Amino acid sequence: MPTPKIELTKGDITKLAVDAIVNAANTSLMGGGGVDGAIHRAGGPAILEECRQIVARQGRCNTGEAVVTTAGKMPSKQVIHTVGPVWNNGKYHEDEKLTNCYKNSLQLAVDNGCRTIAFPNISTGIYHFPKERAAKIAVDTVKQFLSKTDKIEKVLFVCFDEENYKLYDDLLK
Ligand code: AR6
Repeated sequence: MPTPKIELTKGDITKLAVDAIVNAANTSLMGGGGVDGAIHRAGGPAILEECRQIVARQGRCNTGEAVVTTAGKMPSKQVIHTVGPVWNNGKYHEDEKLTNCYKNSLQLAVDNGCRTIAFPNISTGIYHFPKERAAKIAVDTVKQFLSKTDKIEKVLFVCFDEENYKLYDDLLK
């Protein structure tokens, strides 16, 4: 069933003027490839510096957890860095960890006054989480969270590849 607060879009998450964009980071928070690389490139060095301070204060970011920084030079206001699970045949609670990424990112958005938030397809790139399985988890978790709060106005799913876009489009119909 379509949900008015959820939107689907294709393209580069770094260009979006929302309150928060979510980064698919790794536990070091020191940047990487994929969307993580794109966010650090577009946002500039301020984001990495803030990540360094977070790690110095509280250590690495565990899988499923999330931390927040500013968005540097990007049009969004904040970046919520979450760490998705590496897919390992479902033997290491990957579903639960991916669910936690969405839940914890949304909660951190609420805690920081963000009303609009954009998610990439966490774990479905370099971490090889099966795309359909990940899309179901993303949509279900976001819908469940939205049913319990009115603090979030809009959740954008930002798909970079056609396969993910098609999967989300079907799920959100
Ligand atoms: N905007 C939106 N989505 C994007 C963009 C972009 N600019 N660039 C890529 N994607 P990935 P992961 C999509 O690999 O699987 C990094 O090295 C991409 O097509 O970025 O969670 C981190 O440091 C895919 O659908 O993240 C970690 O080490 C989705 O973003 C590791 O990769 C996620 O792909 C995390 O792997």
